[in-house]
Amino acid sequence: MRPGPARTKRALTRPVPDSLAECTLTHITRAAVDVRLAREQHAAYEAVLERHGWIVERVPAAPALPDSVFIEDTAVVFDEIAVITRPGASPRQPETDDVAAALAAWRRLGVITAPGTLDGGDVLRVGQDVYVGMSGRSNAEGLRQLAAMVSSYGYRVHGVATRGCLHLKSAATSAGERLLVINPDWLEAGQISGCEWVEVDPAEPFGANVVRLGDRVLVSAAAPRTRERLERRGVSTVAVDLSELAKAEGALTCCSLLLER
Ligand code: CIR
Repeated sequence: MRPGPARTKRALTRPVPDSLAECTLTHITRAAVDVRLAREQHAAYEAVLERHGWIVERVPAAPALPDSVFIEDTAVVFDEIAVITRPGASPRQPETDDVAAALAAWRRLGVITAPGTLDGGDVLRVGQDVYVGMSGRSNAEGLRQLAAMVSSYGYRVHGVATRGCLHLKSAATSAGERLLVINPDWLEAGQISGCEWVEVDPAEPFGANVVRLGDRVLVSAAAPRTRERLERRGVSTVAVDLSELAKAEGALTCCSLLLER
């Protein structure tokens, strides 16, 4: 059998705005943010994506939108459609316009509308199953609208309960085909079916947010023990330091939207 055409791997990112220190915070206390260092770390994150074969495309900066670097929350990208979200934190809702304009070049678009809310950070896809964290940010109407847009492509959308964290993907992300990294304090893992999982080291609650880039997995430099657990499980990892964005309650997945094809 001849191999199919190679899939183009494109990562949309968005610059760190000067206003980052005015970001929305929910579960952590505000600390001074070094925007210059945040930019250096963000550039290093983009460089890692490029080293692993992703074409990085920057959506225009939004200087007045403090959380705009966290582009993941503004859209959920499938092969067949990109769903533009309606972020649950109202100051973040204007972030979606420029992202929709960028995604329109690559996907047909669906749009979540009021009273639905959905943050991309709440959406975890495992094969054809799409799990939506019923966090403070995403609501049942957002889930219903998402399901209406993607079920005809064969996706099954399920709501899952989280506790004590910002998004579902603060508590669990994919490190392999059917392998999750989870923080058991924030998510009852049994809600995600058909997967095995590695638990974060208890001292590294934020370590469950990893980015799977083909055969490599980006892990936070702040979670070395969780990284070791993954390596012991046969996962090849790369550590990325986003300590300044972590002060804005951001993690690794939230700084990109990954499109294949
Ligand atoms: C917020 O509260 O919305 C931002 N300060 C952080 C968003 C992080 N997003 C993500 O993890 N997907």
